[in-house]
Amino acid sequence: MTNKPIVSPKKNHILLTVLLCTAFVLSLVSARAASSETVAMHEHHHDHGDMQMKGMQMKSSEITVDIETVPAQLKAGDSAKLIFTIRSGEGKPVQDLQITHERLVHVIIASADFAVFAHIHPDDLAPVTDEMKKKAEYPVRFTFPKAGQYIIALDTAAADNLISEHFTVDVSGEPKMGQFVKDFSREKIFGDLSVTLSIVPEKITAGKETTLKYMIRKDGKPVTDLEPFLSAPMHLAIISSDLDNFIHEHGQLPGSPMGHDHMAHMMHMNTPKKFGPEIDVPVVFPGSGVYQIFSQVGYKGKVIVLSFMVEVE
Ligand SMILES: [Cu+2]
Repeated sequence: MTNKPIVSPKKNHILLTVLLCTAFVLSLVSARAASSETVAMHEHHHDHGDMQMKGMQMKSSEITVDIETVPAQLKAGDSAKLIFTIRSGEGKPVQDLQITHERLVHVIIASADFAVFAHIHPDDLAPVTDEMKKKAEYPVRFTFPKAGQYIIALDTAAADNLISEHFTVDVSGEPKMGQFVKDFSREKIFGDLSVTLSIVPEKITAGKETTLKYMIRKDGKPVTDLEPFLSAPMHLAIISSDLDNFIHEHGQLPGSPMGHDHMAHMMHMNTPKKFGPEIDVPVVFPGSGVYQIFSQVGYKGKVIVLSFMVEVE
């Protein structure tokens, strides 16, 4: 348990860089994730890529995302820096990242017990600098509240390629997180909202399109004044319980013709200012197993996080 790598990606190359400074030794473990290799070695991992970005796989497979954590050994309760570097096949920084959903880089963090969820951005606290763009180095800060395993996923876009990579990290210290609890309930309360998730078809099959249908009510009445969150009716992080699979999806309003033209969907900004009570999410689950679904909706100027669990056959 103790000698696991800090960043234990489903990836192959682990770059170990040791920086010697006068007063201290800072070791940076960098996990290199070349999508092309990842596709070859872990096919399930990028299956969703095929359906989300038809015809884009080739180009995006040349792009690699590295993560480096400071400190290298993450500790529960301590603020950590996570630095993502996006490089081309030639190893050059990808300087022309494109804004999708109002941000250059989206970072999702979730704990293996699914008690922790965060969706953060390098520019949440201060604007992205020219230096960051030049080096294609994007830092975020995060305090991991409990020890255990976490998934860290990055989504961005460059030259019309959607880039999605994920890593797992082990956080040491106390307190330790527990096991995730299986809970397949379909009606839950989140703050003021009561949310029903229905699934069509009811049995989810890996590799087949499934629609997650959210119905949102308050005091028994349908909510019709939901608000966009980062230009979409809903942002979702769908994570397999072994943390091997990650999908960043977006909700759409029922009857919307967008389907899976993901890039167009990512770029377009025509979500109405108010909508509800229903949000649909077409998803293709890449493999069987238990998945946690975190979804974020805007309501009364706040972002509400909904969480559900499903089983895929
Ligand atoms: Cu985001």
